Amino acid sequence: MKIGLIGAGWIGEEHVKRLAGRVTGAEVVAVSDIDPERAAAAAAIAGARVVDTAERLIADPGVEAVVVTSWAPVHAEQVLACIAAGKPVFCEKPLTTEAADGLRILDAEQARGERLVQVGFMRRYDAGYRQMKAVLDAGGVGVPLMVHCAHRNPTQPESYHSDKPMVDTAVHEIDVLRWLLGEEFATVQVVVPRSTSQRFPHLVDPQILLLETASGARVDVEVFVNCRYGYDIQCEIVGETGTVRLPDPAAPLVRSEGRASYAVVQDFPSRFADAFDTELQEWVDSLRSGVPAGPSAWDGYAATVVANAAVEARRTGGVVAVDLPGRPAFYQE
Ligand code: ISE
Repeated sequence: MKIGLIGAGWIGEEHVKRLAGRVTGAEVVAVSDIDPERAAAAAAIAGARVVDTAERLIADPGVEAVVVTSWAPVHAEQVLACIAAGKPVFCEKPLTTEAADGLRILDAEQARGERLVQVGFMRRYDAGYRQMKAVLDAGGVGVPLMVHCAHRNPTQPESYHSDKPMVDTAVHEIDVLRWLLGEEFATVQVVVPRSTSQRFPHLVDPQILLLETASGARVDVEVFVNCRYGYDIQCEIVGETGTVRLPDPAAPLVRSEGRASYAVVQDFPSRFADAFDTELQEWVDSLRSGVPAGPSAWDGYAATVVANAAVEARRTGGVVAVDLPGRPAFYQE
């Protein structure tokens, strides 16, 4: 599979390394970025060509499939161009920042009549989440009643603003819980505790997202992006007959200087490295059969609708209904 990649920032460069070094059956042949030097650096990793614009890369006859790792506000136009060109496209999360743009993608894909879009929600490929799903699907804890999650980052840059905890960070829980629980969310609310002093002053951090599913299960997600001590992802599902918890990444127990301790992972590229590899490998494999098997444009759209509702909920302080239309038959699994 000859791949063109748009957006050679750090996640783009990581994906070039992955596709060039670890994923089989794929080759990065072209890279584009608004910064030509960045494009050249990423292209050099894979021995790929630099193409000067995203439009030209998408139209390039040598490119069979596209990876979009550009800035989120331009995802929609690039994904729409891939659909118009009939090329499979893997787009990093979030698919769009605005739900209206997600609807344009759904309309275009359905009008084209073939599934071309996959969204980079990599947690569905994490071994621990997959183990949790197997337990849930086998009825191992009974019907899920409550979910408790924490999504902690050590810190975030100054450009990270108060909507981002929902649209950029909790969007992962929104997607992975839709997948684990197998249903949509009906309402959202955001509760704001005292903010940490360890942050840029413009940022509201932490924030607690409270969700209710269509069938009445309740979810709380602590989003704390300046926790300082590490990159820590927690998830526990409480069912009618038991609980299932996301395993922490395996780490050796060190006994030294009067203490017994485990190291905490420090960043998400390390925490989800295997998940990212599996995600791209399964995407490439699924393209052979013609249909991308991972999170669809519908999943990307649904997650953005919930995240946008959460932003509104924080701003208004109220409970906001999730205004999600029915899932089109085209996207039924
Ligand atoms: C980042 O974009 C991610 O996707 C990470 O998984 C998340 O933890 C972080 O908060 C985001 O900024």
